[in-house]
Amino acid sequence: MSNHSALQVNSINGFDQQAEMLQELASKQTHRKKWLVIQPKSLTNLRADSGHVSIPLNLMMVCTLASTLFDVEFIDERIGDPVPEDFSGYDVVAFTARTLNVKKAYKIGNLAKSHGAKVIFGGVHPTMMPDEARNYCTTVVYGELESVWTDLARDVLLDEMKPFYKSGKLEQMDHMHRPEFKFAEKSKNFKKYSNLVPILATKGCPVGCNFCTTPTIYGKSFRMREVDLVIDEIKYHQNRLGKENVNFSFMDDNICFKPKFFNDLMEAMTGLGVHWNANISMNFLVRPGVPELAAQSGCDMFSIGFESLDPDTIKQVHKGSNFHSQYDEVIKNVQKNNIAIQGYFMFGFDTDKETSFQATYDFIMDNHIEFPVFALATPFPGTPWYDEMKTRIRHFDWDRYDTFHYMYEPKKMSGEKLVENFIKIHREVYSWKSIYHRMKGKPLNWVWFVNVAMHFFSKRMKPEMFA
Ligand code: B12
Ligand code: SF4
Repeated sequence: MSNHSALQVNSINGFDQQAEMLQELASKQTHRKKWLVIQPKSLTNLRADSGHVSIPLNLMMVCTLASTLFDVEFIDERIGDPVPEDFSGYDVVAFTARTLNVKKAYKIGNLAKSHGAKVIFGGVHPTMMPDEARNYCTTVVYGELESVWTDLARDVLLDEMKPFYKSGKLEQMDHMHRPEFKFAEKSKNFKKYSNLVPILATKGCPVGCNFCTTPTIYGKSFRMREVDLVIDEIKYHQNRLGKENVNFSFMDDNICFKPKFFNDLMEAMTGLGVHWNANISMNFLVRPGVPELAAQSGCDMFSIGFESLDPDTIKQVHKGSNFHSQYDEVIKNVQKNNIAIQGYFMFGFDTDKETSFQATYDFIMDNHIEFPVFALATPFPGTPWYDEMKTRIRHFDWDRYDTFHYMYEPKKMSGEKLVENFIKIHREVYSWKSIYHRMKGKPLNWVWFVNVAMHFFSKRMKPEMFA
């Protein structure tokens, strides 16, 4: 008990002191506790969890932090790592979960609990639905691990875990440890991962779209790491992989939210010989110099949420960063710098009509969008839009919350027509002829291969897969 209160006092006094206290507490343990950290595979029959999935950066961060006090093993069910049948050798079994894989996490979590392990759930879905998640575990972590780590780690060490951990404050990103990838590298299936290396420079996005979980979890906050720390991490991966030309995928919600930081980062990355892609909202891409700086530092793709060509829809989803009058200019600015566009488009809003599909197809083809991604509008639990739509949602089967199952009957089109047109636009945009039209003259890199994969995926689509 005395240790416990001392830590609480010290938790006010700074990050390093908290870490020291935890080390002291851990050194008094007779047995070093053992964690198993699991990335579950969803049960969806669609693409979301198959193919070359990325190394889960969030779990590399969890493993790295946990390993400062505990022995940690990691498995990723998506790449074929076997899930143990017996969990009795582990003190703690920890999962990350989005909505689409949470049912699987619950199933394994229940089993681990029945074998006597303490089970922790973190990630977007348990954060949004903590009371539901609590039924399948010992502890739910709301939001990011780093912000509750001192309390959680102390309670794990003292066997006093609480049902929920939620911090009133967000940890500075500079305090986050550099994620070690050795936890994933140990798997014999490691080669099945995509060769895009996940990295994080900023967190948060204050734009406030009503379908997105980020504003609900992190509010209007936007945090940045010190540029030097990002560069150190890039170099760590270059060393780890033994080459300069590493392909990075920034996991940031919206990388350019503070243009001064973005400029500094771009300048520091220039000359490192890397390639990278990131999410960015279009209001930054109309600024002169932004795509130029990005290109100079190795950017080969920006992911942009166009969402809809209908201004009423944009208004309805509160996407204040999108202005239709700027769409063409943004695309030109990006493409003239040889940066490809991953363009996100959603269908199924009440404002959508059957003609919305043709308009989107024409827009994509006219603008030679390199990597169009289509989703069926999905109200994710915990978002303001979910509350608005709840009475109209057709089912609450989380396995089908993969943005490929239609969730409610839109007002201006039947569900059947929605699915029919959704399949049609995939097939048309990813026909060989259209791929050639959109990609002709573009650099021969992984974006071409994604188009080929999407071609074959579109061929496999059948209406019953989307019901
Ligand atoms: C980058 C990104 C992607 C990338 C890469 C994903 C990847 N490699 O994991 C790509 C483009 C591939 C992608 C795809 C998809 N995505 Co996405 N994506 C994101 C984004 C912007 C960032 C995720 C990220 O890595 N952040 C950085 C990490 C470090 O932060 P973190 O995950 O929050 O982890 C911290 C905490 O959550 C916590 N934590 C997490 N897990 C655990 C576990 C334990 C035990 C503990 C204690 C703590 C803890 O601690 C971590 C460290 O600080 C999020 C938005 C967001 N901010 O979450 C959407 C988001 C996760 N994506 C979303 C969706 C819908 C999808 C797709 C279905 C879209 C589609 N139609 O293709 C697919 C599904 C892919 C899949 N199989 O899961 C939704 C999920 C909503 C939901 N409720 O499930 C989100 C939340 C966006 C939104 N609409 O709100 N995505
Ligand atoms: S711009 Fe993107 S990350 Fe930001 S709130 Fe909207 S959907 Fe979420």
